[in-house]
Amino acid sequence: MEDCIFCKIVRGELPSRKAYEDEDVLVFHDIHPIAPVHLLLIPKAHVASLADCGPAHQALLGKLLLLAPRLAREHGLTEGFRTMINTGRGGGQEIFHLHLHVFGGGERIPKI
Ligand code: DGP
Repeated sequence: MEDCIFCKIVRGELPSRKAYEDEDVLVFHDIHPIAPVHLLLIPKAHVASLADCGPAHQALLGKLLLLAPRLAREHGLTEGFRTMINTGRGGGQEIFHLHLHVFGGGERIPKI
């Protein structure tokens, strides 16, 4: 996707603080963190949102979810962390390239 910010990050056209990369997935620090550690886990291939995923994305979604505890651990979130996927405008999604937020650390995150 030409104009997608996260696709530009994947292509190296925009800078990011990378935390992990493999052939399918890129992980980088959120530019507006809401906790001391705030990572974004994204597929390298563009898919707009969770609502745009289908059976073909099953392995990718599993990979993203299983990476979350590993990266949280590697970033010192030994007490736990929160995961979040905003989906669609009604779900608060601002960047329409699927991403899994993983954040935590510092003060206890308020219960939702
Ligand atoms: P969401 O509301 O779920 O679509 O969250 C999008 C997140 O992406 C938001 O927390 C801020 C982050 N973000 C937006 N633009 C950039 C960027 O250019 N670089 C990085 N690292 N994060 C970004």
